[in-house]
Amino acid sequence: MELKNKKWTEEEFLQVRAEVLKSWPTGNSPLLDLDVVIENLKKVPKEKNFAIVLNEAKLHGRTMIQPRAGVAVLEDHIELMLHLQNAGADFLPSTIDSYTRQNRYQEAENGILESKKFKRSLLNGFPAVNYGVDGCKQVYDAVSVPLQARHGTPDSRLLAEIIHAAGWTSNEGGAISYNVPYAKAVSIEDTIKYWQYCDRLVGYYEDREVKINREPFGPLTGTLVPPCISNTVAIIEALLAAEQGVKNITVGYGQGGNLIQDVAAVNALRDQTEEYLEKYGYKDMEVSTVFHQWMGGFPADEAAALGLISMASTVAALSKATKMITKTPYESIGVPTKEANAMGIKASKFVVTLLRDQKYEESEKYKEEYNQIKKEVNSIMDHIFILGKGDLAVGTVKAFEQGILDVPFAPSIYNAGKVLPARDNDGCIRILEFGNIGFSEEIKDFHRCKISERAKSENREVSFQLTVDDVYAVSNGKLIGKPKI
Ligand code: 8ZB
Repeated sequence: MELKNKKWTEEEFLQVRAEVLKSWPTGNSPLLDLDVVIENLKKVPKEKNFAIVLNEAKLHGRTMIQPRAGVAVLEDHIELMLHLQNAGADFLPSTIDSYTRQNRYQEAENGILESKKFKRSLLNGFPAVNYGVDGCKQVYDAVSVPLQARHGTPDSRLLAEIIHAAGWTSNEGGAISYNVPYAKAVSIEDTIKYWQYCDRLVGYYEDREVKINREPFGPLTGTLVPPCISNTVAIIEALLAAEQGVKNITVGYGQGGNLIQDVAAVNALRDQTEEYLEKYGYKDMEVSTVFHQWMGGFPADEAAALGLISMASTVAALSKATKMITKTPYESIGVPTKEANAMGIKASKFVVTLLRDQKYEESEKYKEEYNQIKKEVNSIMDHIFILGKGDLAVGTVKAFEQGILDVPFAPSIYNAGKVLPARDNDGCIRILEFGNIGFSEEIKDFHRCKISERAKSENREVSFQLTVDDVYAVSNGKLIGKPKI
């Protein structure tokens, strides 16, 4: 099929679907019959429907809490989910293991067997495809809050089929956000098609009055990502999803570290996503936001980590993000125990609850940041639509080819990798090397000015060393990587 940003016909969708379901034995489940899926999804009570609970939270200005978690053995995974639910998780994840993310289901199967033998998880997540609709439905039946698959899968088509059929009413990911930060050699053209499929599946349900939430992965590489880059990616993925029939979308942002820039970024993201959806004719869309606690290197000290978690919770609450993804005091060590995971949930929930009825007052500096981010996003989006001659899917592929859209620190060979970020004197994330990013000279001058101000105050040249120092700063207890004096 030729790549374009156009809703797939039902015939096109069903043709690809037959191939997708044939690719692994659990795809043969009678529970994957679309009439059966619709019937079962209609039975999901509203308190377990991701989209409905998000809409309620947005209406009341609440910030909901969601951890990451997943282990190899089904019974242990259910126990983990219940532990986190009891700790106060408003939404549950199921973090999918790395073999499944790469469609290597046979190796995931071995991982399950080995994990049972050694009585500990040897996979870094829950292999949902191997357990199939039946296993995933057991997880769904055991819990009482909405469930979502969280992963990092370039081709999530079979995974999406299985989880939704099991009553999991949200899927995370997108053509750019689950490719560029996660894969080395999958083309943007291919992932746009894979994710058009996942979105078209949701569109099929929405056309039959079943509400399903979709969430592009906001933080990308999680390291010094300038807000304009992550917000642009989120908006592109929201527009591509809407075209395939998705109605309920959560756009995300990863904590950058400067309070003003972070609140401005979340608000700009929410507003511009709505503006772009409206502009391109998508009606009745429900947009919510997710704030990710610090995605960069964490301090090793557990108390310090809880401090960072609490700061992130403050920013999420003040920006009125609909949901927040939590970290744990074990972040610097690896996949957390369920007890450490519960600690992250409880600390986070405590802070957002204290701030629930408080409002962030907009200052001049805030307005400047907010307008700056919007201007930068518009500049990149304009370039993309011109490159695609009006077609967003084609424009996105070309934008990556030419580095007009460029994600810092990404492993993908389809990403230019020329953009380098650094902080300014206030700790805001700016751009030091522009590569070919779609900016006007005026925008570039703004960034140059901010970064040279910082270099001057630290008595050093503007160079890559700023970037390096900033990457390691937070894990050492500072926001800006200033040289020691
Ligand atoms: C891109 C997301 C990275 C974050 C956490 C990492 C890190 C990954 C699991 C998990 C709990 C898992 N993460 N896999 N947390 N259980 N199976 O995702 O620690 O914070």
